[in-house]
Amino acid sequence: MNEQEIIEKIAFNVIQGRVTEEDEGYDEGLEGQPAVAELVQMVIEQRIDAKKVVVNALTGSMETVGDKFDKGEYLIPDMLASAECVGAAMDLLGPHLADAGVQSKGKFVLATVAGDLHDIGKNIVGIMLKGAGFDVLDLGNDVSSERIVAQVKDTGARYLGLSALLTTTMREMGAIIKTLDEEGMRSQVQVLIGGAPTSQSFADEIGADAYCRDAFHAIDILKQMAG
Ligand code: B1M
Repeated sequence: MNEQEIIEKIAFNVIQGRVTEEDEGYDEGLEGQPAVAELVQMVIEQRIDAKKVVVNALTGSMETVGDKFDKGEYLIPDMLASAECVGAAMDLLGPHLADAGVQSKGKFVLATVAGDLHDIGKNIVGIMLKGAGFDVLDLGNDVSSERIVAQVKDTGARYLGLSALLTTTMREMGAIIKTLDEEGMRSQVQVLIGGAPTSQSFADEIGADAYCRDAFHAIDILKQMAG
């Protein structure tokens, strides 16, 4: 299989929710064919650029899953099966995205805000940041504003990354920035936000330092911030 075929097959299998070759898939009858774990292993063996897999296979396919959910074709368990595929792929790809031995570029606290369970994008961002040399403290998902602010305070982090995927939870980001301000910590930390419903105008509205379209954009912004 060549690079293009492997990438296309990973995307297909994420949409099918197939982690290993034993899984039958959403359309059923696919057992026995290589699935995400086996295909990502081929990526590693063939030294295919792991970033291409993240952008072209994982991120794009989750958008398709979202569209199918929107249309009522997929239910929550189907979304979860696809999410599990991305998690399995990132577990295998993580070490190949990270640049071992890079000197720390600063402490980075990362979290998905309160009420929000979506963590796939945040996890990708965390892996990319570690790869770029940041000392990442990933607090997980559904993290309270109080805990986020306390961790920024305790660690003296220079950067805070917030993720939200729901229009109902993105408002938490503004509340966190307001609390940082009230506690006199706002100038200590650069706040970067991301997640599908967020935008540059939303970042401006809540007083965030930057809006990140994706994980690679976050790295570019951090390079600019570092001067
Ligand atoms: Co949910 N969900 N979901 N979901 N889900 C969405 C977000 C939705 C758009 C689907 C849809 O209707 N089309 C919709 C939101 C609608 C809205 O708010 N307007 C939705 C809904 C409605 C829900 C529930 C309410 C469904 C229900 O229960 N009725 C429920 C809410 C649960 C909760 O959070 N309280 C729910 C649940 C779930 C699952 C648990 C089943 C699962 C999440 C599993 C998990 O994350 N572990 C899930 C999934 C998988 C999705 C979709 C399909 C995929 C999200 C994803 O992982 N994308 C999503 C549809 C979609 O987005 N198209 C959807 C791939 C990921 C790589 O992209 O997260 O955008 P993303 O991250 C990118 C960038 O945004 C950026 O970089 C990342 C990597 O490049 N980025 C950052 C993100 N965070 C950043 C932080 C940074 C920097 C960059 O800081 C520095």
